[in-house]
Amino acid sequence: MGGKLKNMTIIGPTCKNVPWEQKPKGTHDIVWRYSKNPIVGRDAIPCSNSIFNSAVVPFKDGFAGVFRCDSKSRRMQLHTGFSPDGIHWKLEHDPVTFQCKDPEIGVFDQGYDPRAVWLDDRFYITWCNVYHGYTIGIAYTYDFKTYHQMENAFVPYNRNGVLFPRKIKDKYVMLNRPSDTGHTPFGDIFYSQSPDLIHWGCHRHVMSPGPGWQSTKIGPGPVPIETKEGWLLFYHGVLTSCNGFVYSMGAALLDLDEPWKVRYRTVPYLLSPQTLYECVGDVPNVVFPCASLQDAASGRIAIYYGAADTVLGLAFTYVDELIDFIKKNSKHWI
Ligand code: BMA
Repeated sequence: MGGKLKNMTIIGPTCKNVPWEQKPKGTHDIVWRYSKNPIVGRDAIPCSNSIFNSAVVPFKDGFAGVFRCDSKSRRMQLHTGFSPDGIHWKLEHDPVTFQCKDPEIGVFDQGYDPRAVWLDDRFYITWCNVYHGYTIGIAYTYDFKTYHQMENAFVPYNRNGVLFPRKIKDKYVMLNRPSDTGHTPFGDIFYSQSPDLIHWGCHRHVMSPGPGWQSTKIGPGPVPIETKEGWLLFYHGVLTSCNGFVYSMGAALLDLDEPWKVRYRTVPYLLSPQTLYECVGDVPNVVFPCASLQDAASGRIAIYYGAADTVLGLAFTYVDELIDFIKKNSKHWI
């Protein structure tokens, strides 16, 4: 299953150089880790305390990204990075600065957990933006050099703003997760629509927490992947243990035309903190996916995730095997 040269499940472009490593022999896992994780260490640039929940996209002959770097003064900043192969990254030492005509919006304080997507004719970046509280910032760039900041999507408090890669019924659409001022002990995923990426409304509920690993809160991860079977959404789910939050990753299939309708959703997690770099760090026991790269021709998917709020990891899956698993391991509590 998977790995066929003529896979037609993903609706989207090919990405021949998608990072890839074969599934280790003997594993039953649907998602497996890159053996040389972490791919970006906490000290990859001089100012960084930690580099983790980050966004990557195909760019020119290779890849570009916007990385969450918390500095040694513990400010949450975004840094641009470039890579020829999606694995070896060179990050800018200075944080991203945004251009904005409106000085009220253009004052960047702090930002984190970016997502990036090619939409229409440019790359859009969304992130958790600090503007009198946490909300969703949006900017666009053509070249990952100049970034133009737009209006924040919502009033605080909201996190995990994730744009879809195309309009649906003539509207731009974004998944998001309303939250609170702190570490938010609750959280459902919502779907919001906009005619212009500035005014957001027509909100729809997508899904609530579920049993076990996703019982406290959930939030959308990478940009949804369009497939013949629906929008494939990786998401994080949080369990509250006696030792604090534990962040794992699952996946759902959303209806293609009405994506707030969940068709299938994993009962077991796909990835949970189990390696040393996921269990030990500034915030132990966290896997937090924010980006994926996929190749429609082969069905290969590479998932980028923050590990223990400290380093960046990479994991892999095959779209057909994954969709089959989601369908067989879904339950009707959705
Ligand atoms: C969430 C966000 C993420 C972080 C996670 C675990 O609320 O702040 O950036 O990875 O908590 O600390």
